[in-house]
Amino acid sequence: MNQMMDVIKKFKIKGEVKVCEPYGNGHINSTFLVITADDEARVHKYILQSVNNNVFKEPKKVMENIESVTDFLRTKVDDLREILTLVRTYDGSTYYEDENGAFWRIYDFVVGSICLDRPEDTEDFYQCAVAFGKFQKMLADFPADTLHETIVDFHNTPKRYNDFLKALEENKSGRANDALEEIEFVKARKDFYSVLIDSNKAGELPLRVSHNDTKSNNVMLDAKTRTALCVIDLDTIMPGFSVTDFGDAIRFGANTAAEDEQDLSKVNFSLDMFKAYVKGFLKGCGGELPDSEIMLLPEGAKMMTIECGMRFLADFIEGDVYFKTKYPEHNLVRCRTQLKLVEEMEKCWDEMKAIVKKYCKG
Ligand code: ADP
Ligand code: GN1
Ligand code: MG
Repeated sequence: MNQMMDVIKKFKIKGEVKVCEPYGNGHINSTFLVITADDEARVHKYILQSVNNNVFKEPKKVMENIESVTDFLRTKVDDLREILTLVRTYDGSTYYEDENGAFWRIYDFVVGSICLDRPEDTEDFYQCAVAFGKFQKMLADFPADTLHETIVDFHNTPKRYNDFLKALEENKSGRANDALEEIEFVKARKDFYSVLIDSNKAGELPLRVSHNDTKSNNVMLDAKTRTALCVIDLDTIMPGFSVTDFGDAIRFGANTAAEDEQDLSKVNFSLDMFKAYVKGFLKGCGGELPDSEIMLLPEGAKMMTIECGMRFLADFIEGDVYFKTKYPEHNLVRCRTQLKLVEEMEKCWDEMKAIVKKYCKG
């Protein structure tokens, strides 16, 4: 707590700190809830985070992206709760670098909001979709070339596949033998991995400003109305594809179980959730996605699910060096849920295509 207090006092927060405790279920950063009280006994809430500098090698660039995107969005919203607000340090900076080189930042807590580790029903998921679709639409005229690529090749699946093969070859943890079936599953689909990049080259899938990490716990809903409020976790905002933003949300929210459910019989791909997300995402995007992109939404869903599966698998084989884990098999368990979802998507592929086709104009 003392170390935290030294960090917190660098920032211009209101009141005196009463609570500072670990918060949320993110796999990357360390997040804390800070509660303060001012002289008039008013309570203020903040989110304190240290940016994971193993994952984000250049945290300053992450902060520059967040600052420019939130400044841009601030001119477009009616309610300030719709965007993240950084609290500045007394030096006027958006972050504080401590003596160990760790980067810290503080956000205003989005008041009157809830964050869902899993959407409970199709309406919740629809609202998450509206939030991410709208986010994409609001950033359509943002100067994308001013953004830093905070993790190079983040959703470049062929590159992720090569990284996976390299991890397998090196087998640093010595655990590759515990995942033979999963390794075969990933290898068997190698021809699929370039589909989106090829569509981009063919002019059917443009680069846009995208969020790149669209899990439902990266969006806040209004606590009273349970409607879309604010997109958070802006560390990976970079040029990317609309369909990967769509797909990452599907792999997480259209799963009938948790991302790390050990009982695979509970893990199913829900077509109803898929349908709800398609509807919400396209509504949020404001009817702006051309048919060629709409038709690639199923590919986006399958791509993000298998990519995430191979990332968990590579991390398991490398010895859990990237994602936070709670027990030794955690990454393998996470990988298995993703592969089960891919299998199920493949079984209802024609239905997925038929659902998106209904939204095409041509
Ligand atoms: P990570 O990159 O580790 O996923 P996030 O930025 O997503 O970190 O934060 C982790 C969790 O903290 C979120 O899922 C959410 O519950 C909560 N959180 C983050 N920022 C805010 C905020 N400004 N207001 C309220 N809750 C927040
Ligand atoms: C990480 O930061 P968080 O927990 O929202 C990861 C995503 C993965 C996700 C899997 C920067 O997201 O890419 O899809 O875990 N973020 C980063 O749950 O690697
Ligand atoms: Mg997050």
